Amino acid sequence: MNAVPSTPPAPNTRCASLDAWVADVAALTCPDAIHWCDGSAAEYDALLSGMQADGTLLPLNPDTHPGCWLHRSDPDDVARVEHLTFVCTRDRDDAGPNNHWMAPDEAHRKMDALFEGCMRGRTMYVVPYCMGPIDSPLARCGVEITDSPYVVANMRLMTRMGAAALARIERESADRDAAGEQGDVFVRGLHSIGELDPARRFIMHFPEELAIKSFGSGYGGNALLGKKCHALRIASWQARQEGWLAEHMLIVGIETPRGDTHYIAAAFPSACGKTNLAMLIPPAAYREAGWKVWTVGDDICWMRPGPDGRLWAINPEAGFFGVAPGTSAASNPNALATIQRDTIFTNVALTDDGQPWWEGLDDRVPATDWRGRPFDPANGPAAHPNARFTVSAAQCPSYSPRAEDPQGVPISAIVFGGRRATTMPLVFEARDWTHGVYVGATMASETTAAATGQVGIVRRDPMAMKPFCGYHFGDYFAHWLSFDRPGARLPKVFHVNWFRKDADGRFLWPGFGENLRVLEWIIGRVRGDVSAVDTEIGRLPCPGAIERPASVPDDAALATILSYDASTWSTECAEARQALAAYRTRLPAGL
Ligand code: SAT
Ligand code: MN
Repeated sequence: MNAVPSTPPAPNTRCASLDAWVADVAALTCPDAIHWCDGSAAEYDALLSGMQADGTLLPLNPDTHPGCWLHRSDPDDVARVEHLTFVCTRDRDDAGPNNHWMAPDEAHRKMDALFEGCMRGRTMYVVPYCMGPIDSPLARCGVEITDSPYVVANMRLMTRMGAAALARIERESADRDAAGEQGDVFVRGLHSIGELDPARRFIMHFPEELAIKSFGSGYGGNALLGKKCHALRIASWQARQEGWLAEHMLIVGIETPRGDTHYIAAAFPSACGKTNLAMLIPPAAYREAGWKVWTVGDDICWMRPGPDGRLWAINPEAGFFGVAPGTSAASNPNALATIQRDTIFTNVALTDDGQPWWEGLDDRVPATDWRGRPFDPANGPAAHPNARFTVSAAQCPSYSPRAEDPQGVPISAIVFGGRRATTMPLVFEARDWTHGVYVGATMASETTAAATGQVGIVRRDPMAMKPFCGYHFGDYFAHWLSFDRPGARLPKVFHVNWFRKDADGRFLWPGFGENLRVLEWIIGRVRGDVSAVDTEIGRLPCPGAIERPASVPDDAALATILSYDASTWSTECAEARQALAAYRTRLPAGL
């Protein structure tokens, strides 16, 4: 006997492939309920109240921090897990030696087994989002399905999430259908916190299918799929196919006393000060002279050549997921002002009157540590070293109005840098684009608490993309080189190091606001109105070109910071050459 055909479910959207995927995921994961997120304030408030009721979020002191919340992660789930992060391409070589790889079929099987029935007793949230200004041709959409209301709330702060994003997905899919084209107009991200068991945790990327599957972690970079998974790993793959760049870079606008604004994109590894540089406050003398700093983005930059040959960039994100420890009135007053209200804090400590606390906030003392225990220094730092704040970028006092410009901003300079106690001078300029790509490809930095594993080890981290490039680094370097073509007006490329130390382990350079002195030199080079000294490593500032900050004792000390040592440098080159050799089979001849 034939079964009675069941009535197909009523469509939820005008995008049939999205409806079908959501139905398939629901059939696999068996949630109690499905909630399509509209991104409204009412929806956000309801999510927060629900999380307050079940203890996922604790309200912070409403007088000092209105609208702020604390989330405490599982102690085994506090950072990205690079060893559990995979790029699953049909051809293993396409993922490259820079990624962990698994065959797509095997990865889907493994992940689907984990997802089977995992949302029983939970609500499944469908989260449409747009990376980039909603009406920007450079922006791209995705849909994250998750069973974590904490993830939904964070996605609302970090992306343009909800009805407007869904409308763009519907419009683009209708356009694609009308043009008879194949493929999806959105990235499919499936996420479950599972049981937060590190033994059942994987972050899988399928760039050929524009898909992500993440299981077993609720932590930012593992779970907010719009961020590293989509906007870097999948987007870098798409960018290569489509002729643009998806980079791990802040974007900052520097307005000079003449009234011109130069946009600089800078790649530093996680927890190396991108947020601080993006929100820099000029030293007093610069402020008085008329210098201003405009924040466009603090972590990710998508850029493509415009009709004028320049690279035009957007920040695909709408919020900041910043490192809390070290954020202070001295290091980053703009960030501190930004997170005074309507912020979700993760794994910070608390004062006895319910204010968030972390190392670097010296005016208060912690009462409770990040795990909720009475603070005892014997247990380690009060805040987790990778404790975070999530906040809408619109709350930042230095947020640039141009950050919402659909066309993006033109990039004048690209800056690479890392944490290097030795070897690397404060700043140097690459001789040309190819040399700049070499400088980015060979950069290195000391590891930080943003990923699990040992902290403080120097590792090569090309373009700060080692954990985030969704394909073979050899192909990636070749893609970078390909931008140097007739008609291109490419940015100048620089390398900086704020973290050089003396023999006693003290930082030689004050950093933070004083870094504007270096950016001023960079802008002078871009404009062509300051000269430089040609050396074997690149172009260095002429003596006197960078003014000495008060904390640098004398001109000799400044000269040390600005200099390099030829024998240390030749070791550096040998190590860099060895690191590049790992990509030998696809390394472009230009490098
Ligand atoms: O990956 S996260 O966004 O969680 C933090 C980082 O490493 O930049
Ligand atoms: Mn980052």
